[in-house]
Amino acid sequence: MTSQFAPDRTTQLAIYKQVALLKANDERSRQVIMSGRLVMPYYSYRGQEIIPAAMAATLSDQDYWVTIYRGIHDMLAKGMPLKDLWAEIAGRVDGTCKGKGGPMHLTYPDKGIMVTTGVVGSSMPIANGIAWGSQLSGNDRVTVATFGDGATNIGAFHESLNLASVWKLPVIFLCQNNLYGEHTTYEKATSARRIADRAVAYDMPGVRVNGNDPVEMYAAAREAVERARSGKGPTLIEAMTFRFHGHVFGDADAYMDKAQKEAAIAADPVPMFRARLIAEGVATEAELAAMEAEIEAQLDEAVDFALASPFPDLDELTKDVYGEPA
Ligand SMILES: Cc1ncc(C[n+]2csc(CCOP(=O)(O)OP(=O)(O)O)c2C)c(N)n1
Ligand SMILES: [Mg+2]
Repeated sequence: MTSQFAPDRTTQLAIYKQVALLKANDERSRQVIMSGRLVMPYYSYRGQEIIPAAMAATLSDQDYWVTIYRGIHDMLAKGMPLKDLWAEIAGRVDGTCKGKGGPMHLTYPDKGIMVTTGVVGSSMPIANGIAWGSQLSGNDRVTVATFGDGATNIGAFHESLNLASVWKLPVIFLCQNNLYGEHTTYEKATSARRIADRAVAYDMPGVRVNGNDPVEMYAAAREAVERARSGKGPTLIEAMTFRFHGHVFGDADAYMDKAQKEAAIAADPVPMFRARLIAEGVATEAELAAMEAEIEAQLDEAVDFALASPFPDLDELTKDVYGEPA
């Protein structure tokens, strides 16, 4: 880890603000589903918040991101507006895709959120295509592809890393290793002890970081972004984390190791980050509490807005299927 890229106090506070939003948004999502106000497939990212918040703090609105079904934390961190997001997951016309994407297929190109995919392993080849576009047009935009540990056993992961390395594409492969792929543990399904080591086969840097540590995660992200932006090519980041809930909402998670889960929740990275900011004098308890109350108010507004928005008309069904020829 290179400390030359450590986040300053202002950046740490900005990262915490995102982290607090992501945590509160996950909690609110589960409450709204449990209340019966909204029915949707929901893949909780609770426990993984630090990764996208730190990654996004190193990017601009012009940079691109391709995420997956467990990716609402990525989208919020990259700047998707809360109201538009909630209207989309509720399938309403005010959503980012006019309600036609739903919770697993959101896009928001204004902030570089290009695709959300439910096909395991497919974020990487799509990210390569976007990054190749940036390379051909000569801009310095960087593309991030996020995916899980399970996705690194899919052929597309290996094909994508190879091509990105050969063509020196400005892409960052960001693996969120939460130790489970659906109901299977990482050890049972993955031959490599460290996913980062797989980068060696593709002649690119591979770094394993504690994805629950904002300073470490930010430093790794900065280094990868600088490398991609300056034409040196891709990086594989393996960010270690843990998924606090089952694979999808309603999953009884009996297959998860109880002691491992309890230990991970006891080391919840969000309150730990919060306590550190206070201890180091970056913010006061009152300042953070005010920030969190503001987030709750924004969530109240976003949920009410989404649930009051109408469903799309039937004639929307055949619209937006093909783009206009250039
Ligand atoms: C090509 C493909 N195979 C299988 C599935 C079913 N599936 C959905 S999520 C998932 C687990 C993926 O685990 P991981 O990549 O670790 O991501 P996580 O859900 O842990 O974030 C599987 C097997 C799928 N969606 N796509
Ligand atoms: Mg996983």
